[in-house]
Amino acid sequence: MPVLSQQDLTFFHKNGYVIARKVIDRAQAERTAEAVWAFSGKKPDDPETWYEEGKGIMVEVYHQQAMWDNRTNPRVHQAFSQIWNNEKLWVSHDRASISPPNRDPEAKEHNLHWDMNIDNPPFSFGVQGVLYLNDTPAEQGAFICVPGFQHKLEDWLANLPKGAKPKEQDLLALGTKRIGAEAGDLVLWQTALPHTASLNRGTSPRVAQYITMWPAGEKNPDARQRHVAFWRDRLAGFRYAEEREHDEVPPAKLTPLGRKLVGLDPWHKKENSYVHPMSARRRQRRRLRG
Ligand SMILES: O=C(O)CCC(=O)C(=O)O
Repeated sequence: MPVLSQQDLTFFHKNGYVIARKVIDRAQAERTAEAVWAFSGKKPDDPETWYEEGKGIMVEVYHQQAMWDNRTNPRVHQAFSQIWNNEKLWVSHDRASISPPNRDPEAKEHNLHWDMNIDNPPFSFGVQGVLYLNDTPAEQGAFICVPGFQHKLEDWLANLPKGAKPKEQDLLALGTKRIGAEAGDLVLWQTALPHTASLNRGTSPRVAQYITMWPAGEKNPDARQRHVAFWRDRLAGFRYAEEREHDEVPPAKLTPLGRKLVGLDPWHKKENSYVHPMSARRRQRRRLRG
């Protein structure tokens, strides 16, 4: 059975998001959450450690083995392959998050955002994903978005009053939905959907890992080098000052699928861009000489 049914795919194209259920099992979700907690220095059973002044929910952790096991999990790959209708994908190097229950009575829902440039329509297709590492009911800081807005974005932008800044509009008023799901479920959404992590109005922290995939850029050797280096050198995606893992952990062990998703091995056999052009030519001459 494929991870996403035909109904799921139809739902995704209509609403711009879908839940890929149980892409990893509960034990693996728990292992990953433990690694994220350990890296953060916070303790799941000690609320006093959960809050850090001026810090959001993101944890600059990327290279724990459990996180790589999730990124390269065949079911995660299958969900993205179904969405792209292409199995030859690369995986992102995203971080994780811990969202503790809100304790500020004045706190408001965060405004929504896009992680793509919305200055130059028309927009091309893109997809993002958040993997829940613990059970996440809607009120426990679940992913929140405006379903179906990917179909309206370009018109909405064109009809904004002159000079109005799209990101400063009340995007919450566009009609949001909080997407609750279970540990091991992956919420996938189109990049054109305004979204965010909702305020956690529950009693437990939400723990999550971000994962996306896109068609492999194997024909671009520089892109491939950069992609592989991230895994090999254990780099951090956003906050370089917090880059710790290259000193703390070895490069994650990868499966054959993982090697392709990282860019170490080619998806395209015929277009093996990893053979130096000179040696390919030399081999051809040798073949011709017999
Ligand atoms: O954590 C979430 O539910 C959403 C995260 C988010 O807003 C993002 O990845 O851009």
